Amino acid sequence: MTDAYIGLGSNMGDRLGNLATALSRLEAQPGARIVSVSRVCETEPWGVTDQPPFANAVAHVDYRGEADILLSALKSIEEAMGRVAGERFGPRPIDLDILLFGDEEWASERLTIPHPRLLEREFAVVPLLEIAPDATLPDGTPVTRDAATLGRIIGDLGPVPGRAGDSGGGTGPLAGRGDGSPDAGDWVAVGPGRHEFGAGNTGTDFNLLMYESFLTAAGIPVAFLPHRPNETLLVHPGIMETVRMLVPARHADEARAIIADLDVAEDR
Ligand code: PH2
Ligand code: MG
Ligand code: MG
Repeated sequence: MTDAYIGLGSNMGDRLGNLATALSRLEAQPGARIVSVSRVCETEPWGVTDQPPFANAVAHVDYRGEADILLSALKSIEEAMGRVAGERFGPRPIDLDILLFGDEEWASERLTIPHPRLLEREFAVVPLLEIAPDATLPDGTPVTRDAATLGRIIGDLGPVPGRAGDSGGGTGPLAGRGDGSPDAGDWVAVGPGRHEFGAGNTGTDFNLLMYESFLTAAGIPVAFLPHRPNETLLVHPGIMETVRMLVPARHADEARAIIADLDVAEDR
């Protein structure tokens, strides 16, 4: 038996329904048992950016078989669900990737394990850490969010329909917010409105990250739209972007009070 972690993604049609369908088909494969499923995050499209946002999740599958057999099963599910060989990184009803397969490494033309871009991708690392907080690569490298700057999370879409109780209950940022929990509802923008940042205006993105650290310390989950302020503005100097910071609606008043206090402290 091998602990396999499968990344799921969808950005066409009924995204949550597609994730649910893929999981039931995966469960029907010989030798596959679903142990846990992360919550679904909505993420910025990575690779081809001119496409709809993705719904991404990670499933822990207990698999009795070889990795390349699992890969074939995943491909057949993708095809049965209408995936056509199209543009690389382009839109798709379902994408199923093997992220980790026990402590095995694979390097063939068809399959590379661990997934070669796992650590760069927020849409893979964050749901993985939610259900496997101590995940490591086969070489012992711990999986962390530190280098995961691509495919940023822009929202929480809740559990995969029909899988509300399946989360492993880890400590990731989307953890502990299953069905019926207070933070599963709407997120609202907080802060002094919009923060523009770009060339010559890098201070504001620092401010947002400072607010984030204080809000997180107060136990308030934080998300950003369209993405977390990051180094991209250094890579693309001169591009002005607008970023909004969001918190779950029930924390909005507390968050605004914390931000107001920080703004006052800065003016002094
Ligand atoms: N999958 C892709 C291309 N880009 N971006 C996000 N955010 N999530 C994905 O799953 C994804 C992507 C092709 O596999
Ligand atoms: Mg993929
Ligand atoms: Mg794939």
